[in-house]
Amino acid sequence: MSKTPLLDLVDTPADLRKLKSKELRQLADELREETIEAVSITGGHLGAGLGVVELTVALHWIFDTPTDRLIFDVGHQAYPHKILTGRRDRIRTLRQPGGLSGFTRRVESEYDPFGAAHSSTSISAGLGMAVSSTLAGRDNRVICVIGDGAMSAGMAYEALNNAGARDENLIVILNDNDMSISPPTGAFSAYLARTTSSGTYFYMRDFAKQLASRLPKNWQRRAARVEEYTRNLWQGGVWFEELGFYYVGPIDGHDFDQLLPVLKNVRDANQGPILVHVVTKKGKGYAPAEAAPDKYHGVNKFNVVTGAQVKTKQTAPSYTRVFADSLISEAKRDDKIVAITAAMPSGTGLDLFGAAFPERTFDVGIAEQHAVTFAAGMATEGHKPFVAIYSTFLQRAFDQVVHDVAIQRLPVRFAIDRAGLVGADGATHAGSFDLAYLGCLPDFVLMAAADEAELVHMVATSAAIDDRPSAFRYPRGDGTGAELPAVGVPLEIGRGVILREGTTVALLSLGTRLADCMKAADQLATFGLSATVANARFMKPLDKDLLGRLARSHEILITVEEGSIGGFGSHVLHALAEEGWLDRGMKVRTLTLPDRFIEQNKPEVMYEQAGLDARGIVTTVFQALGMSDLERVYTEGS
Ligand SMILES: Cc1ncc(C[n+]2csc(CCOP(=O)(O)OP(=O)(O)O)c2C)c(N)n1
Repeated sequence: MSKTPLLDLVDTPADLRKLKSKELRQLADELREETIEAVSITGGHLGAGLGVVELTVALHWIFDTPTDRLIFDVGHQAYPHKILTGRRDRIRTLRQPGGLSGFTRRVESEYDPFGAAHSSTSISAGLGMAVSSTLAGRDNRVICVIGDGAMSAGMAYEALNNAGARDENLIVILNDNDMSISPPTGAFSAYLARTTSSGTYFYMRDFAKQLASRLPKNWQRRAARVEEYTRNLWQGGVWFEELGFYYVGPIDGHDFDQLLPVLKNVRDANQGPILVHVVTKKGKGYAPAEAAPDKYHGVNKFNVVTGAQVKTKQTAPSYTRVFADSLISEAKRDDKIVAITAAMPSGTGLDLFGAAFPERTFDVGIAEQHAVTFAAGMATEGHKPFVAIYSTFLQRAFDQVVHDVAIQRLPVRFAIDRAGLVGADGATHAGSFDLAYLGCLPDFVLMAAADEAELVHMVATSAAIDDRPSAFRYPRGDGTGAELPAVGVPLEIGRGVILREGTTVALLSLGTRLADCMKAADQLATFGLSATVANARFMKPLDKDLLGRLARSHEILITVEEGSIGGFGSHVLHALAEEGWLDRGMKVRTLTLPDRFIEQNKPEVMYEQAGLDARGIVTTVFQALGMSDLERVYTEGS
């Protein structure tokens, strides 16, 4: 190996393309080291990026990026790509405030032609780009890199179906590492695994090569047919070919001797949609990540030598854990309860539920839409399905929630994790909109837990609601340390609670901002302002009695929530207007997330910036009451 680090010579893919093919091995090794080193400092997605180091180098070497469009599905594997595309100097700012995103983003680089973070969008976007190129008379290539996990989503099939019936030179690279975050599920993944694990495909390819080389020259056409025959004998190709793709592979995604000639041929083929099946290993080249690809999918900062991840000090069990334990305890009492996840067993805590009730746990793959309608089907048969899902991923299944669940008034329960701001994953993963998009649905029961103890009761409440859909939301991270009840007790539907009685200011909270409301009330008291603090618990049905009491006896009402405009505050305002409670001049302010997408940061900083902490609440009160003198004293004093 040459002593000069080649990576230092590469700022952009144009530099990379100056290297000789035999130098790419060394470059890939350096790129892998740089990726490990950077993620050890920032934390983030590790295994996926390590698995595509060679593929990323080969793609940029063969194709003319950014003129050729290279799209990474999900984007969590794009760290090596970022290093090679002018962002190496900022790679240690990954996921930090003001730093590089942990996913691809158009605003970040011309080498990121499409932003991602949610999965399975790459083929659709790529086909759109390819069609646009055709219409504009350009002849650039479009390459979509999609994992076997991401390929399990309906959207990927919709795109394949569309692309296969067209002539665009779309290149889909199926990056098959036989892993999603957890081991993949489903028939398609079993099919891929069967065909690549047996070694048959290598045998068939060798056989074809040997046979071809033994044939006389004028038999070349026949040899080509033998290739074709063996290519099709490997069943993986047939499926894609039936869809209209020319299928190549599977090839070893860590071997440049296979990658370079195949990608070159594919680049020059000019014969419609092509699928290249590349087999890789998640975490490749870093022993701890190879040994435990699920644990090294996303990591905290870690020690490169030992692989040991920095443990964040846990002050209380996480909301996810409390949800899982509560559901297990409900399920022990009620054998109709089942749990469904869309490829997120560990993220949602359903791995724990699955250990307790393997037969009642369903991981349907990255298939949120299917997960919801599948749950609806089970509900029609008398089961009690809990769909455990992140707020942002449920966005994808909105029509299923409306059409398959709500309109039929089916008692599907939605356990909505990662509600509110999530930190380093940024806007794509922030659970900002579920209150708005579920609150508008008739008959839905919609709850938000103020702390983990309340979450236990909300799980019990949802389990007990058997005549309509219900949902409860809770944030990412540790609970407040609240004492957990031994058993969940169903809450009275549509009833909030008053925690502190006051006279002038009413703070009405939905969700975990309640603690900040209490703090704000303390601070207001030091300025002689008496505040009532109430926990709404339910956004739907809204507690109109409580609202009326607050409206009739306070000068100002402030709603506080971890959600966008159109959520809790909007519903409160609507109810106040309808009941005529605004007519007597009460001041109302709705504290929500701001009407813009919030950049990655620590959640507490993000909430502070959004004005949703105690300080923001107090300042809002002073401003609304026109007490600029108090506001000044408060601001200077804090
Ligand atoms: C719509 C959606 N659902 C769930 C996720 C969470 N998620 C992120 S990566 C991932 C697994 C992706 O597996 P694969 O495509 O095989 O890529 P790999 O990480 O194995 O390289 C999942 C489920 C997501 N990003 N988007």
